[in-house]
Amino acid sequence: MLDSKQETEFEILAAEIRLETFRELAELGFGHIGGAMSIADVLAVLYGGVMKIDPENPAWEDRDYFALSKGHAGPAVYAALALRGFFLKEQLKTLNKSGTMLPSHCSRIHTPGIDLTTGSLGQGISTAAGAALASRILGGDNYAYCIIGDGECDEGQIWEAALFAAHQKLDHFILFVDANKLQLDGPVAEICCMGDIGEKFRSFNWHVQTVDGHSVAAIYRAIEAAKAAVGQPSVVVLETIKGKGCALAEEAAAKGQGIHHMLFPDQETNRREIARMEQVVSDLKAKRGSR
Ligand SMILES: Cc1ncc(C[n+]2csc(CCOP(=O)(O)OP(=O)(O)O)c2C)c(N)n1
Ligand SMILES: [Mg+2]
Repeated sequence: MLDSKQETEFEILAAEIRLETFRELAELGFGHIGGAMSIADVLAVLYGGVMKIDPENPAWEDRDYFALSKGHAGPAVYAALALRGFFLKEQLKTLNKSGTMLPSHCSRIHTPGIDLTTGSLGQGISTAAGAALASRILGGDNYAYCIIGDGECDEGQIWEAALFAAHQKLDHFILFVDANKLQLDGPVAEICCMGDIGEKFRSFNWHVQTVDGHSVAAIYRAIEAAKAAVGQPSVVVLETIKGKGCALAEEAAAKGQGIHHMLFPDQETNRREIARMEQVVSDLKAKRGSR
């Protein structure tokens, strides 16, 4: 059960992930804002309490595994890792710069806490399914979590992995689809329509749930239900909004502009957006204090 105290803590962490992610991209001057912002809430639930992890020992054998198959949203995961103490927040300023431990897409070689290297869409889900199978073979009780994009579902490899995971009855494999309805250059429905993603997974014999991907409580409950489903892998389709919580992205989207990857050249505009996001965090912390 999720109590209101823990729910507020998840909401604070989600707001902090958005703030730190925007700081990273503003410092660099550009980046994949849309798909990073849409997964802040699920990352907050995973890194804020659900996942068995140890920031002091990222390679802990009994940890849960996480793969961001849509690796272009790496900066949001880096924000979560820094906020959980895997490395200093100062490192976030080095995103995608020479010598950094934080490349634009996730790399297990460079970054403490990143389990799988991703960026080529379609591949992370297969590796994560493999991690779930390996844990079972080794007798572990750990879970493998993975996030894929809805545009990424156009990749054939997603469905190969879906078939494999169901065949292997990988019930410690919990997959999230970030269903933000947009991919790189337009709506998923117009580029290669997925139809009902949940129904597709159901037909592959997965346990399927669809929830509001910006409700930390709904995400938490879905994970509990996924863990209770025995003998099947689970997918949680997250109904999300690309760019959610970044006013610059939301405003650009409202004007019909692309927000998959944006430029952030104006320091004054960036400062205002950071101040606005800091206020969101403070307001949520005040909610914590007033309880
Ligand atoms: C195999 C492969 N093809 C193309 C790309 C380029 N690419 C990066 S993100 C993206 C769109 C992905 O859309 P979606 O999965 O919906 O991501 P989100 O909306 O969450 O950002 C594409 C085509 C890639 N990274 N890998
Ligand atoms: Mg998408």
